[in-house]
Amino acid sequence: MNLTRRNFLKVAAAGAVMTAAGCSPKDEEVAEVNEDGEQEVEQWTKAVCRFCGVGCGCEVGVIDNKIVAVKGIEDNPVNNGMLCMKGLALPEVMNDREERLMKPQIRKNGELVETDWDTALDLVADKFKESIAKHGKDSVAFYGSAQNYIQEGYIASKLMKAGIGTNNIECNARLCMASAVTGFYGTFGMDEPMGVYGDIDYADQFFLIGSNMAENHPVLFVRLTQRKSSESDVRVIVADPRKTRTHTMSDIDLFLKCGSDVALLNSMAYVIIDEDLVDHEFVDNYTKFKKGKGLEGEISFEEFKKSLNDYAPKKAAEITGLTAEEIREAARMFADPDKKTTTFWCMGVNQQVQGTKTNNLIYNLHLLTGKIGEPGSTPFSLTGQPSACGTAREVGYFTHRLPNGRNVSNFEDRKEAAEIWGVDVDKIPAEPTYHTVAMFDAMAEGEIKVLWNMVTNPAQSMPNLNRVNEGLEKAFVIVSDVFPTETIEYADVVLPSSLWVEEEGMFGNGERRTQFLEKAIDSPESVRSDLWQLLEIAKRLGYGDLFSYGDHPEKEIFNEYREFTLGTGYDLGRYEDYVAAKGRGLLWPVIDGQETVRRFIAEDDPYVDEGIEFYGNEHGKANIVAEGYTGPAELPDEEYPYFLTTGRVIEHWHTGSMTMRAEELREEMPEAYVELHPEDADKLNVTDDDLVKLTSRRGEIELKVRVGGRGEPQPGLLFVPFFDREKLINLLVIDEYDPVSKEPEFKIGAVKIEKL
Ligand SMILES: Nc1nc2c(c(=O)[nH]1)N[C@H]1C(S)=C(S)[C@@H](COP(=O)(O)OP(=O)(O)OC[C@H]3O[C@@H](n4cnc5c(=O)[nH]c(N)nc54)[C@H](O)[C@@H]3O)O[C@H]1N2
Ligand SMILES: Nc1nc2c(c(=O)[nH]1)N[C@H]1C(S)=C(S)[C@@H](COP(=O)(O)OP(=O)(O)OC[C@H]3O[C@@H](n4cnc5c(=O)[nH]c(N)nc54)[C@H](O)[C@@H]3O)O[C@H]1N2
Ligand code: SF4
Ligand SMILES: [Mo]
Repeated sequence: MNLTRRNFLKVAAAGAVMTAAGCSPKDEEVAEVNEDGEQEVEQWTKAVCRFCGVGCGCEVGVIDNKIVAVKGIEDNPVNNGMLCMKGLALPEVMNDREERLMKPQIRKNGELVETDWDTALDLVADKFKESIAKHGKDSVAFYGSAQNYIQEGYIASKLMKAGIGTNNIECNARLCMASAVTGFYGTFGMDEPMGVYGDIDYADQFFLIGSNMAENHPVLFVRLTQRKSSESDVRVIVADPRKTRTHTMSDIDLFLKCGSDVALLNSMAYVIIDEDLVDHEFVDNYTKFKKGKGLEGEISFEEFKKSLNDYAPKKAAEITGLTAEEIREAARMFADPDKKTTTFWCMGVNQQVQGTKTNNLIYNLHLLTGKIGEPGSTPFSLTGQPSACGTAREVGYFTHRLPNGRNVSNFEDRKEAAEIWGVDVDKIPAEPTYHTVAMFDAMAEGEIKVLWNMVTNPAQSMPNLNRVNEGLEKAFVIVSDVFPTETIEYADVVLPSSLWVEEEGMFGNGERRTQFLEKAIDSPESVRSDLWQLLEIAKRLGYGDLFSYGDHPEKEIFNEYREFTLGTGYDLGRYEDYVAAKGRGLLWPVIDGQETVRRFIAEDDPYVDEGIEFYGNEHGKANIVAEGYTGPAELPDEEYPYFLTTGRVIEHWHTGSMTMRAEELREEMPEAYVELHPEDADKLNVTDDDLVKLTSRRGEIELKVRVGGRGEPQPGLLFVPFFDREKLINLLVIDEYDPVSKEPEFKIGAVKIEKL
């Protein structure tokens, strides 16, 4: 290879990124081997990594009903054989039998005691029946997860909406993807990205905003690094109030103030129009201008332009803390007509009270410059959980939703659902009930009396935990999990579930790819799958005929769910198609067994006859939306002078219930800390490992200080990760939410910090 010095540095950086991610390179065969150091296994089965929304394809090596190895699948288009350190740690997590929940438990005199399945399930069913009889259908609720298999999310939704007849069902994707979804609807009229991860290989420049891709989508970040090291002029802009590992690849750093993204993006749009970097032909053919909020009114280009007057770079500089020149430079680079631009964003954008509009404003930039609909030019909203798309969004695992874009408040949608489910249309209530934050509030208020919680750990992951815990204390709580958690402390019944690949299932990743996971091993004897638990409860509640699926329920359930998808643009293939495509999956819409790589363009998408058609909107065009900056819910003041932001580290998955069991990960990252800027550390006279107290209007916590670690927040900002059960930062986190998506503002709040 002929390497210039600059390229050499980049290739070296790419290697460092792989090492930091603990990534296995393509040709490294096996991560873990059996005790004798042998790589021979009895069988390899195909699956998808259980952790993030990247959805890396992997093979699972089994000896004697034990998982001894995982390796990336080389010809999986997502990861080309790579896995990051979390994927590689899966065998260790799976094999931790010491604390694994093995038997159902019931709380008696304050203590959880083991029992048998019949007793536990009868008790759950009785509690549901009793509460419904006494207090009505809306007194029981289900809180699930985008880490459920597709079939499980679908059945949970059907159980609540068609069985019981309540819309009291939500999942943790509300905390995560809700603003991405409402953003998609506002601009395109339907959910999920049009591009694919493969766009990374064609992009000339990347705009990363509110995404720490290096730690949270490591395999995609390695792909981005590989792209950057192969082409000398690939450039990267990173917009984040905090310096992270993702900055190892950046050419332009935008250290904007927390929650000022709306001002930055509007200002970039201002520059694009001001300097006439607009692709007028694209704008004329494929877009409409809309007033924000309800998106009711159409406006003209001139009116849109006028709406940006408050965001001239000089003015936006005041809000964002950036310089006018930084904003202009970023806008010019983004809009460079000779370059293909891909934008990635994640929770730094979604978890704001301005989350929905921030999503819309990112689309505005792509639409104004026509950087959409061709390989390498695409706006790409990154997903978090392994099946945030497949299970949560597509199935409609929310109070207001029915499968594949349908809403409970729409009569036709309800009618279609009722027909497939075989119930009377009136069975499905027309009014949504509680979004996630409101659901836990309703428990605290005593309105919801019984909660079934599955594959999620709200007593650690919800904002404003003191309020959430009030609800968990009050209600009768059933928890389906695999390991002990904070939430189990509040459980009245614990149902021990099968883990990943102890049953077959399907996940849908962040690029519309639905993948089949083979069953690799049997679960421990007295443990049952989440799907089995759901079907058993359905039977015990008397809905047996709606939920009878023969001896291969995963297949029959999937094929029933598929009926919802046909003709909606979210079309899925048959169950058999996914089994045949195991190891790579299929990108929807799947028409006649054929996947669709890029959506909305005639070359790839059978729904489009010619050119580009944004067919989610009736007018077939995408909306460029005028929205203004309104600011975060809580800003620092005299009493609470620092911004607090929260998030993740590469080693741990969310609440750490799984990854804290893998020795390498735990040793690398044993406990949570508060990261601060060196200037602030000086001001407070603290250094590494000093103990400090953080206090917000909602709670307080003691933490050790980290200065000059892997991340560095801007002055005035503190960062705390939320994986550590011993240090619950969410006691402090605000529970204000975006008015459209109802997604909480995990990323911004005000705190004070004191040296102890
Ligand atoms: N290792 C690991 N990977 C994961 C997960 C995990 O738990 N661990 N979880 C998965 C899930 S479910 C999700 S949702 C994703 C999350 O993936 P990310 O969104 O990448 O992760 P976070 O650390 O939550 O936040 C990302 C960045 O937002 C920045 N940020 C904070 N406030 C603002 C702001 O006002 N504006 C901007 N522009 N940026 C801001 C933070 O500094 C941080 O660097 O990760 C997925 N991948
Ligand atoms: N401060 C702060 N809080 C946040 C965020 C943030 O950025 N900052 N991000 C939010 C986001 S984006 C997300 S997605 C949420 C995630 O929050 P949660 O979903 O609450 O977090 P997890 O740790 O993923 O919880 C999954 C649970 O399922 C269990 N489990 C694993 N496998 C199985 C299985 O097969 N069956 C069953 N029944 N259980 C299983 C695990 O042990 C664990 O207890 O956190 C949110 N909370
Ligand atoms: S990048 Fe995500 S899906 Fe891929 S191995 Fe890592 S955690 Fe698993
Ligand atoms: Mo998430």
